[in-house]
Amino acid sequence: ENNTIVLNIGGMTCSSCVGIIENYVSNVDGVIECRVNLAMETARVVYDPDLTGVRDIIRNIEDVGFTAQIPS
Ligand code: 9UX
Repeated sequence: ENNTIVLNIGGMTCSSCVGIIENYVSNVDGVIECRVNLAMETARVVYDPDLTGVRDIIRNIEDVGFTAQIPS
């Protein structure tokens, strides 16, 4: 069973940022799908919780230079 998380993303200033995050995070082990919404500044990530988790996903987004937070 997959899980879905929506994260708040910081640091996106142009539409290419969307592709950077989507391409990188989509290729992380256990990530099924990553879709980023530039206007909303969110990322919706579907993942297999047996293979990865929210902390890993946040770290991967930070690795490519953005911030990611669980919405409060
Ligand atoms: Mo656009 Mo985003 O020049 O990291 S790709 S700012």
